[in-house]
Amino acid sequence: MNTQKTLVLLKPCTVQRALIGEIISRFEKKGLRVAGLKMMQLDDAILAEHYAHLVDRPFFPGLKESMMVTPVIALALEGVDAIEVVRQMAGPTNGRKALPGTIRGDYSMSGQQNIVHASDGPETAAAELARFFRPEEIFEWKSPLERSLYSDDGC
Ligand code: IDP
Ligand code: MG
Repeated sequence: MNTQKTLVLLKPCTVQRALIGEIISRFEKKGLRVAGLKMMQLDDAILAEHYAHLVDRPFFPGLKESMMVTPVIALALEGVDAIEVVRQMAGPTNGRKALPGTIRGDYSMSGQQNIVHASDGPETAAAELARFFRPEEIFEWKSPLERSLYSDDGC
């Protein structure tokens, strides 16, 4: 059973548009377990690290700025194949290209103001969870509904 944890950030556009509850609710309804949740004000240093793959892009200063407009909500979500499941739920980067039914497809008209960040693979998920959460901020609580979410072998 490939149980994974992944990092999601609800971006400042989501906080400002009062969509925090709605977006968290979509992940909960899907069956992902909320293992960690907090509000954080991001700064230059953490964003330079988080978006290191984009530092040379012309839009990087604007991206960084947009991520500091308000605090963000950081979520640690867990489930079988959670990293890919959450990326699929988020949809492609540009909200105008994302299909209806995805989070970006349903809530975003932008390639930057696109509601959520979601880790894109096992290595980035591990690094990003460690970047945004201390170990004691990730909780291993069990749901009595687990047997309604998965078969015994995790299928
Ligand atoms: P992802 O969030 O879908 O993984 P990345 O390529 O990792 O996409 O880019 C990180 C974030 O940078 C995007 O979510 C978006 O907010 C922003 N971004 C990506 N491409 C552009 C662009 O061309 N203009 C402005 N912002 C961009
Ligand atoms: Mg990315």
